[in-house]
Amino acid sequence: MALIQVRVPDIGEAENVEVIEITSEKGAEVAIDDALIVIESDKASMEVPAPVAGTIEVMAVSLGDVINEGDLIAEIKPYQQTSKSPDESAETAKDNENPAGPTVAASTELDEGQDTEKVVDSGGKHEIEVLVPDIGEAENVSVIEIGISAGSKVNLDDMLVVIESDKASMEIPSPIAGIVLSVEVSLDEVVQEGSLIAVIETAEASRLALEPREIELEAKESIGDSFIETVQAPSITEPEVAQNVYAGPGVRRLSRELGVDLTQVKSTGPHGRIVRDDVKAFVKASMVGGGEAESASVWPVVKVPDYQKYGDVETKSLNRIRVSGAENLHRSWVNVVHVTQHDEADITDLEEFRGSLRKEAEDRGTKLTPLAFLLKASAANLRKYPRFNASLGKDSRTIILKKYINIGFAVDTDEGLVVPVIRDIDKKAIWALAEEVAELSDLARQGQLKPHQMVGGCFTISSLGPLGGTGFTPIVNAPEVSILGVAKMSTKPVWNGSDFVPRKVLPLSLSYDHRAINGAEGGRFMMALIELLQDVRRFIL
Ligand code: CAO
Repeated sequence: MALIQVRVPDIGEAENVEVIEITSEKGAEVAIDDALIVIESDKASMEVPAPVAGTIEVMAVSLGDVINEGDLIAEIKPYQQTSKSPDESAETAKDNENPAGPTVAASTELDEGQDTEKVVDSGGKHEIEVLVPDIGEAENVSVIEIGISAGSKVNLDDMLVVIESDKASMEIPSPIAGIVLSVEVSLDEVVQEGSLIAVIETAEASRLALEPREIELEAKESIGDSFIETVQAPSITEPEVAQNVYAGPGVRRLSRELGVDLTQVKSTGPHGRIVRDDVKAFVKASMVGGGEAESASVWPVVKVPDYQKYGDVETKSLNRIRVSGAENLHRSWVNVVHVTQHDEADITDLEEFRGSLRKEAEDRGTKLTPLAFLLKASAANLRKYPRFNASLGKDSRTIILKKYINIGFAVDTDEGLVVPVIRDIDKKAIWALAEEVAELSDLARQGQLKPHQMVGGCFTISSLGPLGGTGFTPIVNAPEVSILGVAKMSTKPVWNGSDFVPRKVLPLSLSYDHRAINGAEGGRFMMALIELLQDVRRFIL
């Protein structure tokens, strides 16, 4: 049985990187994606994961070694291996000669528990069973679209089926070009990780073990937390540093499986890195009494009477976006200590300026609404008042100040409310923001926002705009700590010291989490925002 050689993959322009951690040793059994070693250049550290499940026969590097792209790291004896066609063997030999190429030096079948395809050799052609990949913690996942039928010809990445959870829809692309032999799912069928989707006949099976792939989800996220999963075949993975946690994907997966919050785990690895043993130690400590059972909250339940008694009714199902949106809003409502402040900005000058740009906007093929100015002014304010550009840490004992300024804006769609996020607003011009608002709103209304377009927000604007109202209490989009509600601009008589003059007045409602922000800070934030909106010249300061 051929050993799988794992080599240092493409590490960009980095040279002479140091092995700072050896996470698996000779004789150890590894699952796919388990970290083998961690390497560190002067710019970043990276985890090199096992591309297959198996036993480590050779560990070719030691702690402190300085290595380069193509150097041998380890040899793994895989648990299972498919027979290879002559073509594949030739390809394998070629790959072996090219250390800068794929990091896996032999074609293998991946660990059965974790792969998303199985390969069966049938005389030069191969039958690929395409399975539902890791879908994270998603529940109630069903097939909502089937793009193939038996006999269809598919190319690499052609859509096979679309599955949908209560938070997102995921397109499953073909991992390979070939002919569909059978489709094993039907519309509305509930599926789970590992469910067989289709069998594809191909002559290209060796690609499966050698090339990294990504499956991107097309999420239809509503306000609140997000559903993102990327399914990747083996490739180098930079350890994530989200939530100030330094841990690699293998450790993160283990923590997800065990339901462990990594922010609570004490790290013992180099540079504060959380290793597998840290997660296990945390679980052990919890089991022997260190962990606190989550106290079940007791909410009075609203009784549902038999409405039929009083007249005709019709019961309709809410779609998934509305259901998950309702859950997220409820979660925010019961967890955030809400305060809302209302005020008005005189935007007569801004409106005049905006009006003067109407022709230019048309020439640019975009629409310049007050929202672009509100985004820009909010970004300047978030920079000035960092507590608004923050989230509370666990148990509200820390505040996490974000150095980037990403703002989400609520979009009303037929399917429900979605919140695309515009990144680095402080670095973008008003025109660019107007274009991004238009583009993201269009995608939102077509249900085509991608997961990465709905995450990473620091603050949200909910602009009801022309839909009316003189003010409302927007619900903070937790774990953010503040949100700006914008109601309908109207012309009002305003006293200028000697006369009442007609001015265009925009009602603003700022809600914030009182645990993170106090009332005086809220007042200062609102006043500064109004100052900016009242004098557009300040935008350039
Ligand atoms: N008062 C009066 N008019 C306003 C306004 C305001 N506060 N804000 C925008 N307008 C005007 C715009 O200028 C535009 O008119 P012109 O074409 O003459 O300039 C018109 O109203 C329509 O604007 P729009 O809605 O197409 O564009 P927008 O950039 O203002 O807003 C978006 C984009 C996506 C935020 C909006 O379309 C939307 O979906 N809003 C609803 C958000 C929502 O539901 N919030 C509640 C969430 S809490 O349940």
